[in-house]
Amino acid sequence: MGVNSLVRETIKIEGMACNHCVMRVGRAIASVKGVTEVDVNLEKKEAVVDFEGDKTDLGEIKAVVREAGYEPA
Ligand SMILES: [Cu+2]
Repeated sequence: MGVNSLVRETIKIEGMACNHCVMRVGRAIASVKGVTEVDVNLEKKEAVVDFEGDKTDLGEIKAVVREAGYEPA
């Protein structure tokens, strides 16, 4: 596992209204295998996610956000 496979992506997320939403989104993203770091920002309506590119991908991360009840762009 080299550091070269670590990817940082910013995902725009609609539907977050409060810190409860931020926590739900953060937990959902953190539960994805391969995600090493997640920072959800309510004001910017986005999540910055670090993940191992050989273990997961943007599609899978967006899917859990959607399952949690929010709309990733
Ligand atoms: Cu909320």
